[in-house]
Amino acid sequence: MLIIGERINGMFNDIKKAIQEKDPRPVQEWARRQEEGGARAVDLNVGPAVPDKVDAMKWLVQVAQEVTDLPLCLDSTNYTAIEEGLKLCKRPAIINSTNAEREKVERAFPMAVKYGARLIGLTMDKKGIPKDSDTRLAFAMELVAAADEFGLSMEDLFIDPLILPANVAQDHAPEVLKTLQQIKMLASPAPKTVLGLSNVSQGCYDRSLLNRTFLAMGAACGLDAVIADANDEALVEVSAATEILLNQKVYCDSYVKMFKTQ
Ligand code: THG
Repeated sequence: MLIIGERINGMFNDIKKAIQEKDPRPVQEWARRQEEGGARAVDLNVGPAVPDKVDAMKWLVQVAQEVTDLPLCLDSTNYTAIEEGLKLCKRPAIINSTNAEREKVERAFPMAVKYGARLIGLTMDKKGIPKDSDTRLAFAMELVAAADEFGLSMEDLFIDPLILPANVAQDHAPEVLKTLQQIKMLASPAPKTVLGLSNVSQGCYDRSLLNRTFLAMGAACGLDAVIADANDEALVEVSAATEILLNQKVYCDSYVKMFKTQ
């Protein structure tokens, strides 16, 4: 399971403040901490409260790269911000994200190919997130077709069936699991899958329990990556255990340590 650290996001007050004051320390501390925790990519999201998203994304890319060699996952709805960020990335990045709207697809897929980036595609359009797995899967099929059309290799496409908080949209969780299973049948080789895992527990009690339980359930359905709290030790341990129990990594007694250091 690829863990993409979620913490460098302007929705957190320390990061918002760091962006506003151009103080690199909180960003760099979280980049390091997430890598130590087990993250193997780092999400960068300037958040809602920043007026100049292009400038903020460029700054996040630069300061993060000073302390980590991990791939950066540029998380924005502003494609100018993403492209300006990509220009500064020293290593192949991840574009987060496009949805299945044609206008977005036509911008995001060629950009991924041009910059050698992986791309996250959301199973939604401008009407929002569908409730049932069949509609999610139809959007996933459109994203797979777009990868063929624009020449993005299937292994570089991550499809995100979009999980919502269990306290307000409980009926979505099993639909997301069903979608994960079916995405793997859309193409050969299959596209990869990803979730913004912490969404499932927003506003809920025992967040870590819900997050790691859904991680294990998702893993069994073919989930390849999560944008998640890489400093939740129990969650990282479950990620390591799923790789053993799905026979993705060879068992050794120190499998948790291996997961965190490999
Ligand atoms: N899919 C994709 N990208 C995404 C998401 C997704 N990016 C953003 C988000 N969803 C994933 N990242 C987070 C980061 C933090 C939280 C949830 C998802 C979170 N934040 C606390 C909260 O809202 O309670 C903030 C607490 C605080 O302010 O301190 O839970 O689904 N492709």
